[in-house]
Amino acid sequence: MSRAEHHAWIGLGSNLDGPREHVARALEELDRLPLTRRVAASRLYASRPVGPADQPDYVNAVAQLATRLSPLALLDQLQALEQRHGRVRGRRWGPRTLDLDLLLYDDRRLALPRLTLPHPEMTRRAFVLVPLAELAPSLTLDGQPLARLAAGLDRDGLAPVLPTGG
Ligand code: A4P
Ligand code: MG
Repeated sequence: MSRAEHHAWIGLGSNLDGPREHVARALEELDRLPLTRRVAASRLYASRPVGPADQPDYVNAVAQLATRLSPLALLDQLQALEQRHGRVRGRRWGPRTLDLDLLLYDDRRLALPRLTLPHPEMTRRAFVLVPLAELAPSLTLDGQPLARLAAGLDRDGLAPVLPTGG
């Protein structure tokens, strides 16, 4: 069997129980998913919560994968990985140990009950577009380069996480 490799972009987010460690570990684990390898990872960003404000700040990042999984099979793997990080589904946009969003899968468009592609909120969110544009500035969405879309967003409350040095 030879299935073609596809490009997928994943948004990672955490704001509970050591967010940096959850995101850093998940970046490693994405590289070990079946039929999948991680091609690139953005820096980690600290970001103020979008949605309910009475929750801790987030750590966000974006990863680029090459995968032979279908979009739904990849979503299954991402949700299983969230579960292994102790994710408890609470209120919408509420705090979480690990959130993995499938942002883009090639240039696929899907509107299934379980999966919308591209991720419907991504173009409004600096915590997604800024790290994504860091990895793929010339990639286009609806004919617009990501770098230009990212430049148009309010980056208030978004900053790279500085290395602690130990
Ligand atoms: N689903 C549909 N399309 C997708 C997709 N492209 N990728 C479905 C992933 N999942 C997709 O998601 C709800 C359902 O969406 C899933 O069952 C899946 O089948 P969820 O992760 O269970 O619930 P959620 O995350 O609470 O809802 P939602 O709408 O996905 O929230 P978001 O968009 O993930 O937002 N602020 C900052 N600064 N940083 C953040 O990372 N994250 C959120 C959560 C809010 N505020 C934030 C951040
Ligand atoms: Mg989500």
